[in-house]
Amino acid sequence: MRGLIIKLIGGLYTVKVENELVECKARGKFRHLNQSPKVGDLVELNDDFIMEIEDRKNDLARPPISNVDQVILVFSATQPKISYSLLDRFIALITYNNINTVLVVTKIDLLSEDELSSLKEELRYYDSVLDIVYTASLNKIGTEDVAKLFKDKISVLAGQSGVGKSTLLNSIAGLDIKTQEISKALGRGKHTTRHIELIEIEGGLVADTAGFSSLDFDDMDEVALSHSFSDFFELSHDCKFRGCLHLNEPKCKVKKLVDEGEIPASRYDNYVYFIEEIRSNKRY
Ligand SMILES: Nc1nc2c(ncn2[C@@H]2O[C@H](COP(=O)(O)OP(=O)(O)OP(=O)(O)O)[C@@H](O)[C@H]2O)c(=O)[nH]1
Ligand SMILES: [Mg+2]
Ligand SMILES: [Zn+2]
Repeated sequence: MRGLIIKLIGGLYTVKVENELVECKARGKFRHLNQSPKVGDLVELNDDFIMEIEDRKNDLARPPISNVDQVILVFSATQPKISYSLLDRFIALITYNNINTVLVVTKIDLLSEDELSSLKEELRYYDSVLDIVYTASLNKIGTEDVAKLFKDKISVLAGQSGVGKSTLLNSIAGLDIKTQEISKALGRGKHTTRHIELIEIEGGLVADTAGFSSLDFDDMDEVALSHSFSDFFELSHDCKFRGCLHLNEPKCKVKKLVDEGEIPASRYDNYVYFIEEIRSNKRY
């Protein structure tokens, strides 16, 4: 029997086989192979044991989930405000993993009309990098557009605690996932949602994760980072030097557009900061 792992709690897997759910354990051999089945894996079952794991299309470590089709980045318009450094970091990491990404901006009901237009203006540059959906979950604004993204895909929701990931899913699917007042979420510094589970919503499978707990550039080198800023990478054809990293090289198209205000300075500064982070990690 072939199935898809949708949940893992305390060594017990829930596998979806056609339309049935089977509870099972992993065979001991995986431990010896230093490999373990994870949520998102397609597996071969024998009775209630997982025998084989099919090759993974991709494989995230934190959150531990495989075969992800898209990451839905959830950032709130306010409470908390958008962190561009976190946004740029997420986009680079996800691009590096060859996964599609969409940005969902939540809580627009908390902004005045003017505030909302200036936020859209601020994010305008990002339209060239990814799709953006503006939502207010409690008023069901934009939530249908998010729902449409789920069909036939494995999606992972990622974003800081308190941005409204669970509230968004509750609103779309009429679920009752536990949510938490923002003040409490920030005070504890912990996510309300912890274990990983794929939930069937709108013909797709969605993981409401606690976000990416580790956001370092682990195995990425600076060239990989420069490719993971896909907007900069495209422009690099117009840089004078092949393989331009847009740092101190002369006649760099990226730096020119930053100077001209076409590329937000914050995005470029974050890029330089990430390069430095990668370089300093390498020293150890
Ligand atoms: N005004 C308004 N409040 C919202 C909206 N979405 C979420 N909230 C509030 O934001 C708070 C946090 O929402 P959660 O859904 O628990 O946030 P989360 O992203 O799931 O947080 P973690 O599970 O901790 O990662 C709750 O008090 C929600 O009611 C929205 O669109 N508008
Ligand atoms: Mg949550
Ligand atoms: Zn350049």
